[in-house]
Amino acid sequence: MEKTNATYYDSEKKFNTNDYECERKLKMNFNNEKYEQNQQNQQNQMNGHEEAWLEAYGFNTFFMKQWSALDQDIKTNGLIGRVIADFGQKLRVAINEGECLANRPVELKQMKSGIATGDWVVVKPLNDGEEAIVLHVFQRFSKFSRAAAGVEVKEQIVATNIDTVFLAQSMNKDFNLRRMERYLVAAWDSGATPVILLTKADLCEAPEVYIEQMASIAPGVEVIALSSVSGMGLSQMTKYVTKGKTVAILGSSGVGKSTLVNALMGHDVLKTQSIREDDSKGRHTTTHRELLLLPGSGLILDTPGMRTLALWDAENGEGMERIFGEIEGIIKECRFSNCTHKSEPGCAIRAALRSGRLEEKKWINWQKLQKEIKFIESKANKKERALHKQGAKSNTRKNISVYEVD
Ligand SMILES: Nc1nc2c(ncn2[C@@H]2O[C@H](COP(=O)(O)OP(=O)(O)OP(=O)(O)O)[C@@H](O)[C@H]2O)c(=O)[nH]1
Ligand SMILES: [Mg+2]
Ligand SMILES: [Zn+2]
Repeated sequence: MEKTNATYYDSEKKFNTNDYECERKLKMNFNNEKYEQNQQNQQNQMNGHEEAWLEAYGFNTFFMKQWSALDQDIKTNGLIGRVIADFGQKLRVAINEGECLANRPVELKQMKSGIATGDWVVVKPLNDGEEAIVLHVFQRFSKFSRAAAGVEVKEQIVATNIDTVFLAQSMNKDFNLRRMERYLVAAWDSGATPVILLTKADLCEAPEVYIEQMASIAPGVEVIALSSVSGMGLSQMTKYVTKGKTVAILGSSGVGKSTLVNALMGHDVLKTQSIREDDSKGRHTTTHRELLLLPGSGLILDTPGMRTLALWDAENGEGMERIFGEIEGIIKECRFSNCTHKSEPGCAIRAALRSGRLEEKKWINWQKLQKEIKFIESKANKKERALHKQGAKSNTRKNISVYEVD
């Protein structure tokens, strides 16, 4: 094995990045000897000899096959790791027995769609110590994305390699069925299984009313009412967090995502903050995504509260069909195939709205999402042009803000 002079992190040392001062320390004190030991452990785990760190972090046969096919050079020089936090330019990567901080690579081919929290990577420690580089990014089995508006509309990956995605809303002013429909579409498109969490059950007199309403828009999706304060519903949720499984919690600010993670961790690992009394809105306390290994088993990803969730690539996913399949079915019943559902005779949509078969609010939401999907698709396709067009930045921002949900 090639020797490096890497000194790695001192476990007592805090570190700074340009973007963020990490509140917690890296777990490991590395040195060359340790690096070799790590490589040895990695080999042992691959051969099934060791109680597997890799397995605990979710490295399964899907990734193992990819590892087997990698260049020998990468295998001998690198350590397998999982991105557990994203600080912009820097990525915090869990490796066997510890953590290191890797620079976000700019050149790798696989980087086209970026690296996100949850990704499995191969890292190599740098000679001048303290940092590592990413040699390879494994293909993902799931990816939760949204459309981000800037100079251009592009994909922003929220999390990868997630088994179950918890969509959280609290049973107060945050409760919003239309927003949940949007989250559900994105969740089904991600490849992860969605589960709905209705939080703060201890403050709610009749959680069953909320559960019922939510269940009506989410066929086949489990709805769990829970409280991090009383512990109600927690065991229903933790059945998804078994060994090697990764779950993520998404939702607006203030719904109690970090509080829930702290409850599962058994102590306060993450910062939390009270919500505003007048409108129940949160204060955007969590600022980066972080994946934590739970003391029992499994991994949980806390995320910053989302202000918007603009759909990305929804025209190609299964989400719209899963959540709005009913509408797509009714449209097929319209007499004219190009029916605009406004005034044409024989319009099945208008008939369904009149009879109550189709709820008006759901119909309005579907139309809104369709418009958004088309807009985002056209913007994404015209990326090049948008970049050069004068004023593209402000126009794009203005247009996409139409679709903001809270
Ligand atoms: N009563 C009650 N309060 C809760 C519960 N869960 C969270 N809270 C409170 O809700 C507030 C917001 O909680 P956070 O965990 O910071 O919310 P968050 O979703 O992580 O918010 P962001 O990080 O801003 O996205 C805090 O004051 C929590 O104490 C719960 O189950 N019951
Ligand atoms: Mg938080
Ligand atoms: Zn029609």
